Amino acid sequence: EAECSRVTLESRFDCARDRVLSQTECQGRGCCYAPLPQGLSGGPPWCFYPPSYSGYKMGPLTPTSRGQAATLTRPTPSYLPRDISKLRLEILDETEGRLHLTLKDPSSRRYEVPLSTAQSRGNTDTQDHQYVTEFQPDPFGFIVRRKSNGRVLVNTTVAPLLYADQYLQLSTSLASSLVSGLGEHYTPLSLDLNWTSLTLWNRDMAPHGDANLYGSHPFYMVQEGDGQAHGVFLLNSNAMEVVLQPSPALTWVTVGGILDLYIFLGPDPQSVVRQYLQVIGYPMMPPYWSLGFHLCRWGYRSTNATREVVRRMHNANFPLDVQWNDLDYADKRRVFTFDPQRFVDLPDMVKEFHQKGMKYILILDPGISSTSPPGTYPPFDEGQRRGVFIRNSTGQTLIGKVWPGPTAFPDFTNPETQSWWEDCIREFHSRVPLDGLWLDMNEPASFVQGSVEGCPDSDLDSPPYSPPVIGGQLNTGTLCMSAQQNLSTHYNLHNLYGLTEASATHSALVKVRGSRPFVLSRSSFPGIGRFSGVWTGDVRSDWEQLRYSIPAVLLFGLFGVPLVGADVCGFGGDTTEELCVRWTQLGAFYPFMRNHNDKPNAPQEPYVFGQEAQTAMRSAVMLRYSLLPFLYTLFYHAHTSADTVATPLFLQFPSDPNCQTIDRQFLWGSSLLVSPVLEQGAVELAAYLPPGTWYSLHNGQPFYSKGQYLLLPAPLDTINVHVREGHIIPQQEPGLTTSASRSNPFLLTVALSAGGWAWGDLFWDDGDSLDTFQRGDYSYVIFIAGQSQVMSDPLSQNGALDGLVLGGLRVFGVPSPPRYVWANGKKVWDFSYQTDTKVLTVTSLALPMSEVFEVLWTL
Ligand code: MIG
Repeated sequence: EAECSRVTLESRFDCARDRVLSQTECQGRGCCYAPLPQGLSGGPPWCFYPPSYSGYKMGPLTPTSRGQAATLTRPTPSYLPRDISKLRLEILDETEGRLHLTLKDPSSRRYEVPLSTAQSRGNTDTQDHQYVTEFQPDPFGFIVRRKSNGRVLVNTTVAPLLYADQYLQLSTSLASSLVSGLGEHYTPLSLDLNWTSLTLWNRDMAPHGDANLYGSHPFYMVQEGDGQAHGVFLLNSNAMEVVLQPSPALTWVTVGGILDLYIFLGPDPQSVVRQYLQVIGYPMMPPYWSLGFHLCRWGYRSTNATREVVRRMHNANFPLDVQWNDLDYADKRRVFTFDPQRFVDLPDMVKEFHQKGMKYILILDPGISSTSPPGTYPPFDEGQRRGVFIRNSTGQTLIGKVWPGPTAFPDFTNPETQSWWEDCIREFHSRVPLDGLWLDMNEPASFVQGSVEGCPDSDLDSPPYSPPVIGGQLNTGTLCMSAQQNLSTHYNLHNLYGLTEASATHSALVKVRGSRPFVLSRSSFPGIGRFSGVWTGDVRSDWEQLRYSIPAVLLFGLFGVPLVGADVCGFGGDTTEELCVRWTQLGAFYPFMRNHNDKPNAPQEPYVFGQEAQTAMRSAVMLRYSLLPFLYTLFYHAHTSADTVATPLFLQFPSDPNCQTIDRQFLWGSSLLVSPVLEQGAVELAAYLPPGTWYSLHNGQPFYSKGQYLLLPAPLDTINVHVREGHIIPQQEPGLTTSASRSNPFLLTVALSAGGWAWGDLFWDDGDSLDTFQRGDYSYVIFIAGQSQVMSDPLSQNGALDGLVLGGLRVFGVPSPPRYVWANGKKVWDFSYQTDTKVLTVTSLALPMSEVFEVLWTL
């Protein structure tokens, strides 16, 4: 009793998470019972652990080849069915900044996520770790501190460890209340710790409320408040609930697998991301064309309707790289077919697009129709013959229901499925030379619960505890948990479905097309960035969803999926002209930009709007195209160094407290600040500018910020973008496709620092070949400005820049008007100086990009 009253409200840890308990039942567990007024339901638990609650006892730590190990034993049973009373704890000191702890059952091998840790990077032979660990032997708990300042980053002694067959629970204190991650949910960048429960369970669900959405990312980053940060990754693919409470603390609850915990010490947030990606894999290098503008909708009913869209885009002078088709193309909605009437000339249409320098993508759902007459639909017949489908608990092909009606689901954890999938793609591609694949419904989604025959009553389909998933049961809207896959049960593998499909599709496209693949997936799990981009699903066409698309995109960046975007102008419901303009402006700065629309809605292609709106959209898309050399270079850094593309402000300015929670603005890399309008009717906005000089990308007007909010004009035709002092942005004159723009003259925007310096770089290759970086088949140029000159230094050359020229440059922050400008030693006449903004503009240059150049100005 006295012990119970010592527990403050906010540090109560729930002793009845598995089910609701009466006072007697609660106290029967040895827990404290203290009800709260009704109004606080969803707040602190009524039944909670006393400060010391019996649990596991830790034996002596013994050294191992990679760290230390100990045995944990539980002398008395917990309140859960099927306790695992003996555990093996392993502590792996993997790198200077990465600690890895696992808790496993030593007597029988439990399911573990098949993460190919062969990918794991990082220097292992160091003694100089950034962390120290401490252990509390009884009840067992551990503490991880930052060595440099003693700060406690993880402390699991705050509540007991539970480890039963279908219920594993670990709580920890948090070093601050600034927590980001734990996707995929409809949240701000910085999570609300006021008794928030987040369920991680991949589900076909339009973003809203606290629903579990399409992907699962059991990773969070904590900003420690002084510019330092750390990250925690629980490598576990089972259904999971994560509870956040204001003490601040966090509780992981998962219904299977093992506890496999990685702790990343940073010490800066950018390093935390890199350390995380060293475990889950660095992102793929996207093809250059995939950074262009994509146009899609559900409801382009025929090839002619699709052609008409492309024609109108061209007539309206809009850039368009990639035209898409949704389900409409398929014959009876079956994948790997196309409609013999409406899409009879699909192959011709795709070839026409290719002749225009465009690309073509179509949707590919995983469900394979199972009811076509035998012999008429090879994907199913062959799939059955080769045994590629997920089976129900009695070993029959499990049948669910998706768009084509009854469907079987490929088991991508089976190597035979991967080769069957490749065969299907190869055969289809030989008829329809598509350029990329769009993987939808891969949570996987099904319109019936479990299967057309329901699910058996088992511990998997009716587990003793299930996290609060949308729909109530784990098998709602998906397959039976008892379904069998090659690696394990669907119960264990569900969250990996999209990842395994993306991986198989990526490999198939590499083999079939022989060039860089483009895959876009809805469902996701750590590591998917190696194979695929992600879009944020069925966002509604409204202002709130526009605004929350920014944290969604930024979070995927932290999860190692830089190629991400929301459906521009919104998917669900009719958009409005103003919303669509603002969304196109923001979308121009999504790393992946696709306008996509649901079937019943009013059209939202840019050309359907009035002239003023069209002009605003066109200039936003043109601005994006002009920046593609820069964006592509950011992807190169993401691919090779795990840098982020769309970047939260706190990653670049970790010591600026004003940046900690900003998610209405973001950066591209470290140097472009994007401040979109997110409110209806607004024609100005308050934008935060971190300390330093920021120049309007539009006209070079400088703002000298002390770290303050500025009121910026933002009429409908304007998106505010600022260049950070000290940076050089490589640009190119925009064309209507990337294949056109890629041969246009380059332009440099040079944003001088107070001392007159700036730096930038450019990665350039053919944009489409495989592994150009790994094979050294690329060019890399750095640009340096200082002492009234801008110079290039081509550090590596493969011929990709041959024939391309620098056409001009803009230098922001030139203090006084130059009298002369010289380029490669010759006098230049085409230049101007703007006295009010201090911008020097040089035009009509033609300096070969593959050679060193030098532009200087003198008084
Ligand atoms: O149940 O293929 O998120 O982008 O247009 C809807 C039709 C199925 C959901 C996707 C959406 C796509 C739609 N799909």
